[in-house]
Amino acid sequence: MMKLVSVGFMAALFSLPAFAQDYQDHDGMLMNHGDGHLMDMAGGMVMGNNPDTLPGGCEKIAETKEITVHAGHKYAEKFPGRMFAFDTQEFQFKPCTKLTVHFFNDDNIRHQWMMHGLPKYLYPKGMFHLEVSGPAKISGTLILPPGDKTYLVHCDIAQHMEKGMKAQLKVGKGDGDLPSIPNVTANTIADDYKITLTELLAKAHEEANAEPVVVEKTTSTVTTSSTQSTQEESAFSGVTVIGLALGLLLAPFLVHKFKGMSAEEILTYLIDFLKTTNNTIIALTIQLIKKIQNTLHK
Ligand SMILES: [Cu+2]
Repeated sequence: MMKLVSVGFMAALFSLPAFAQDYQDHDGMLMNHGDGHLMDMAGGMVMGNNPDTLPGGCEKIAETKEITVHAGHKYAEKFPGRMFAFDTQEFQFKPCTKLTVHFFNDDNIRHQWMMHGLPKYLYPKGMFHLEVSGPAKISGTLILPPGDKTYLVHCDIAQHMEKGMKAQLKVGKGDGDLPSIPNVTANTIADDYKITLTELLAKAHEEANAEPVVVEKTTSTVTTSSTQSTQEESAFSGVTVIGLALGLLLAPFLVHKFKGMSAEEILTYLIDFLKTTNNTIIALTIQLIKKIQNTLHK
């Protein structure tokens, strides 16, 4: 009898891990890289961590809140056609709330909880960002700005947002809803399961045939204002030549620099670059464009 009890006890002991999901906890291993950028050797990352600096317009911290968010394939099962999701699609907090997010990644791949549109003087690239390869947990803290605004929260890993890992965080009343959030707002591109393949082909064929008409229209409007357009064209070609020359010179540098950046990030970088670059370069370029324009007109 004793033997049977101990066998039962051992079996229960060994089956324990099967019941509880094991998450690797990244909170204790984070190294501070400054600027709210925390990282660990296992690939866990927090960006825009800000537990103490008040955003402009906040006199004090309005509330202190903590949320737990799970990310994974299984949370998308209830949303037809989606592959990934967070367990929560909508968040709402008072302006100037100090918010701690405990992010659990339940999948055996990488996921992010990335919030956009925050003030750039306080959050690098306007982002607060938790990222970890799962199954794992990572936490970070930010202070929400004042005012009513709706912020995009998503996973930026290729196609994860399009496949459903998208949410919105409203500060105050928010300022509207974002599209294509599972169970919250309609898809921008609606799936149509009723259309047959033949109908779909006919529709595609129709659209393909309709396109040349639009092209004809635009070319006819260009030819009517011929004198003006030739002038614009020559000026444009001057700019184009310089653009091409600069592009060719800078291309190898830029390709390296912009590797892995999104279009939005590249644009922000370029604007910042132009702001900080010595204005003489811009002045020289404009002078050069003018000279080329003059020679072209002679
Ligand atoms: Cu993801």
